[in-house]
Amino acid sequence: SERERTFVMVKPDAFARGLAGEIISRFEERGLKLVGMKLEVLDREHAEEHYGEHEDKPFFDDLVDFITSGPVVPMVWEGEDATRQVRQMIGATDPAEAAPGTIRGDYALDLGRNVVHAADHEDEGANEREISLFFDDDELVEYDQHDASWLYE
Ligand code: YYY
Ligand code: MG
Repeated sequence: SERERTFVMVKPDAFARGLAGEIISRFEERGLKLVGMKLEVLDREHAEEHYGEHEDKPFFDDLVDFITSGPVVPMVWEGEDATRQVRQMIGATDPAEAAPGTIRGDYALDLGRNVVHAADHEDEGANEREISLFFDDDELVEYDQHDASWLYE
């Protein structure tokens, strides 16, 4: 594994419930480096492209309705094995199956209101595709992570 960038997004349910800060804190406290963040309401076209892989699924329209229903916080986090580690931290897609201690397992109950998105670590191109759908290159911030020498041997 290597230092890599992964796309994560606080969903409208979490934002409305005042959980954005809690969710961001999980990744900060883990030691991941925040390199991009926005607050925005997605338009339908953007949401449909983001969830394009699900366009033929029965839940697609409800998913697009939901993800466009209020502010989201798209983010890019960087670190060793970040994609897989973030997926572990968010937990199973269905919060009812998500382990306690995971974000979905701690903050959600319903599959259609599962508080956070993260790129799929089993989908090779997911991060590149999702990061570029939400961020221009010059919106990803370059800086030294000053605690890196305490996070990595
Ligand atoms: O990547 P992840 O969010 O964990 O799950 P996906 O299988 O990519 O589905 C995206 C999104 O769609 C999921 O977070 C909730 C919703 N969804 C749904 O409402 N009903 C399903 N049966 C499956 C997924
Ligand atoms: Mg997915």
